[in-house]
Amino acid sequence: MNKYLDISAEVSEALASGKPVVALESTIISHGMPYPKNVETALEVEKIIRENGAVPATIAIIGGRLKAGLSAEEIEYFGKKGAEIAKASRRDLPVLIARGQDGACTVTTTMMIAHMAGISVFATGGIGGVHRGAETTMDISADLEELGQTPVMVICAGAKSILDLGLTLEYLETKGVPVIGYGTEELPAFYTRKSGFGVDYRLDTPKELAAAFHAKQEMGLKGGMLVANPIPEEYAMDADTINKAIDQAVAESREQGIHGKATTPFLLARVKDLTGGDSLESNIQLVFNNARVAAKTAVELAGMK
Ligand code: PSU
Ligand code: MN
Repeated sequence: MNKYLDISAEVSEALASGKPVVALESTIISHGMPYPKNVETALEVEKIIRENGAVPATIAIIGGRLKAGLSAEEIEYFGKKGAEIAKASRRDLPVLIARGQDGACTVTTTMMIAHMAGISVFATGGIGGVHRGAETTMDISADLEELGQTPVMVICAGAKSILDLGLTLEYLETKGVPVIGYGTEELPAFYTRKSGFGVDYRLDTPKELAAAFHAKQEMGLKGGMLVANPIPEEYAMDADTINKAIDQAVAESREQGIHGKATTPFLLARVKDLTGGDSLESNIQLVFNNARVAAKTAVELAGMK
């Protein structure tokens, strides 16, 4: 086992006995939602995962230790500190760990630590991708590289159109990452169920998701699988409203010269401000929805081992 990794007693016991476990990220807590909604949501997500038969493992870096499985107090700490906690992607790990610092894990580092711990299923809200204008900025999220190399199934609600969704799909194709629509042929765009882009495959049940991942693992193929689960209809937002807010946020980020790791948090925060509280509620509900599918899929996968 990795000498920098601490697995909580509950997660460790579950893994040892082959029980289903679902990984959760901590950037969504520290950087994705305001306090105290972020903490309430993170705790509720864990509850939903338990109700659906799996053990939750929220993933973060605390005092230079990689953690799989946080206590309620640790989740509160990440929520309260918010953006004071460094957003940790792959390139941040060496220095954060050597200095004994805290880090909020993105999709990238959550996949890495989940894999180190032996966890195969991960639920979140949205992933990073190829940014609009990437043909000149080269701003492409490390999340896509991680999906190309680390064997974890990521269940999200698609990607926000703060990104160039077409280029994001092209990049995933190049990296050999299957993009699965859960009950849909179309890539959902996070706040809305539709994007105009098709997925690679439509699968309709947790059992089918588990079977595809299991086959990939048994063949020894590297890399993950991306499952895009559309936001429930009743919480979906009006496409025009959200797209206007996104266009404005992208324009402002260009005017202000925002770049690097600040881009995604800037865009997410601006979209949230421009759409008021509506987008926050939608965001919370789609994460709950992904947690349910992830737990059920982890249960199926545990039965296949
Ligand atoms: N997109 C969202 N919500 C999020 C993120 C992305 O809709 O919370 C977060 C995730 O943690 C994701 C990270 O892994 O931002 C990607 O950041 P970047 O684009 O800098 O790689
Ligand atoms: Mn980036």
